[in-house]
Amino acid sequence: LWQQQSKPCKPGYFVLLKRGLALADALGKCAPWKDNACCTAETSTGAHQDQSYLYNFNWNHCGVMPEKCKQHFIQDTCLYECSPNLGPWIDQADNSWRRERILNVPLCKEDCELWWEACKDAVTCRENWHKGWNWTSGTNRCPRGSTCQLFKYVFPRPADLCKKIWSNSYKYTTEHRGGGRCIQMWFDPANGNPNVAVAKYYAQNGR
Ligand code: FOL
Repeated sequence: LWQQQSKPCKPGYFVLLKRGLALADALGKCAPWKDNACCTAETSTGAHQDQSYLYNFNWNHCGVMPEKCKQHFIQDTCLYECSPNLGPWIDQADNSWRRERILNVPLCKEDCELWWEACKDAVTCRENWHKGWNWTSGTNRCPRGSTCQLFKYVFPRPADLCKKIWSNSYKYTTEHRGGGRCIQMWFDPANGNPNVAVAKYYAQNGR
């Protein structure tokens, strides 16, 4: 069954609120979704900022995150906030900060592996980035007693990263990009959005 999101997802929504923003700011990594998105240009801009107002989340909680790794987190934020093709994986959430979440989105093998590869030498103190931070300063800091370790030790395999970091937002799959059976975090919009067909497939055949 197709589940409906509470956020509006429609052509033109992305640029609806871009007044006052330079076009370059408004696009960035979320540009692939610009023609049909569940996010505004403000959200896109926020997705690109360290410690953005989106969740006050600090990627640099164990020292500065390497740029190549950060690019994948920005892309993840774009998909999470902007994709109109995650309907089959929307679930109720019982958090204070959201009523809906995504669960078990089948991320393409390559997208998961490239993310892990880019981040394996980055450092973190948490396996699940949704929970257990110290927020007393207004942003997430490592809780007392935790230690900063390389991603490759916290997440030994790509599947560990993709599944665990956002509490099963993603499921690890062996499906390949372009096969129509997995969601791509990265795509070239010149060839259309490959996730449209993937959502349709899982909406019809069960997730
Ligand atoms: N990307 C993807 N793919 N899935 C997501 O669910 C996702 N979520 C975020 C960003 N990118 C995502 C949002 N991130 C807290 C921590 C992280 C976060 C949002 C909120 C937070 O406030 N954590 C508290 C617990 C709050 C609660 O559960 O009530 C903490 O204890 O650290």
